[in-house]
Amino acid sequence: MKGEFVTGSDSWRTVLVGGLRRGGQGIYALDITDPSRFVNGDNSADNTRAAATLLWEFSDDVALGATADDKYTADADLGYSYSDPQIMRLNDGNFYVVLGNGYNSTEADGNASSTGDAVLYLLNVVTGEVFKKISTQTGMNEDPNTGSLGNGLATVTGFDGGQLSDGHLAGKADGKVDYVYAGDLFGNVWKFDLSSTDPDNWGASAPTRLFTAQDASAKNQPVTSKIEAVRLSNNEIMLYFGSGKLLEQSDAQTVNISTQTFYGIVDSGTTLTRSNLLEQSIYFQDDYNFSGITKEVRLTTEHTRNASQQGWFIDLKKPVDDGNGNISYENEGEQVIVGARFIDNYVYFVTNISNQDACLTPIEKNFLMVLSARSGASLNSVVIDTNEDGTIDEAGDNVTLSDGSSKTVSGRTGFGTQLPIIIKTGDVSSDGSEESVICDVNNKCHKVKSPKKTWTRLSWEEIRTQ
Ligand SMILES: [Ca+2]
Ligand SMILES: [Ca+2]
Ligand SMILES: [Ca+2]
Repeated sequence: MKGEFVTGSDSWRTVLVGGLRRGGQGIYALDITDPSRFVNGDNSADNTRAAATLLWEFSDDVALGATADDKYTADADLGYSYSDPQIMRLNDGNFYVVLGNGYNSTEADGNASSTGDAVLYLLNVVTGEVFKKISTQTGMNEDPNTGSLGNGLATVTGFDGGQLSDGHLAGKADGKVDYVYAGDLFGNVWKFDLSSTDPDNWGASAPTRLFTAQDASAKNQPVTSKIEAVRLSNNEIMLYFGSGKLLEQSDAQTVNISTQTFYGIVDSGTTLTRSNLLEQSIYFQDDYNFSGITKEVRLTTEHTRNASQQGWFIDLKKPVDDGNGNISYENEGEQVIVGARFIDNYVYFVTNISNQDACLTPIEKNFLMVLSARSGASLNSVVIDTNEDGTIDEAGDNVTLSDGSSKTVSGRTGFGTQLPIIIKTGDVSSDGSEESVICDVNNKCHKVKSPKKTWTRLSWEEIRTQ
């Protein structure tokens, strides 16, 4: 994460902050304002420049943090730094490095967390000092699997778009982050309220648990990828995230993975459960020959979200038709391990299936999914060039079922393991929709269509006179 900011006594600085993921329990900040520092020279000059470049290091090493060298700070609740640090301007006008504490903080490494709680850190961007540490108070003692395993907070998302009051947003984005969202290993989605201009109020009350991800059997689902937080046109804040984790060897074996789910939930300021949400489902999944290329595709339901439903979910499991129209579901070990993206009124996400079970044929595939953001419904017109012929049209890109009906594809394999890069080109296609270009990790690019800008009534209220 690179950020630029003004220090109190100096000019603008450009700072790079990075973590170590599985490589260690620490993050570092480098001052990269002056690129000439990176030019090779004689050794002594290089050493001087390197010392000036390292701003600080924050780790779990409490003894190092306690030394007189003020470049080092520490806290034992920091685990392996899987939570990508973010540089954010907060409502006191100052810049901070904001991160979750990552995983395995309770490992017996001499600097172990005593609680295993999922924790949020706000660090002073200049010194690395812990400005605030806000704990979810949810750790070993709260392990839903009663195995007393530690928890950990994933990569955080800052939301700047006004403040929520009685379920409605007031105000506008002003460059200062108001809320921070992040998931944890137990499936909780947390909201940290940093909307006050007085930092004393940040963390003064406990963070809000907005959701606990659980499958239909009430088994908790880890949330390890970054949450996408969006203000919709009706002033709802919606959060998009999937469940899953790919941290340990066993996470790549289907036998160990229960059904995972993708969610779009409303931040209503209260704790929601699966029963508060609209369920969408995958009703068709098979290889499909688009006159030339064959890819596995998915069709999904298009239920409408009603006023009482505070979001939606779709379970990631493969429907299998017995030939008589009876559908059963097969678990392929599908997970979401990278963050989703909202563009116009659609949400894009990538799922991962990586079965490495030694006794079975390895599966390695990814679905790129695109669904309606507000309801999770299948789209009513295609937006992805599913047959890769360079144009987007129903005739070429839809799937025709055995009954002759033409359906919009909600997901297709073969776009890679990461969320593709989506660029709006500014071009408009013949039907009035905006065109974009989507490039996958193999640098293959396809056209996509953004929705037509149509205005519809979002809700109404009937006022009775008697
Ligand atoms: Ca440690
Ligand atoms: Ca703000
Ligand atoms: Ca096409």
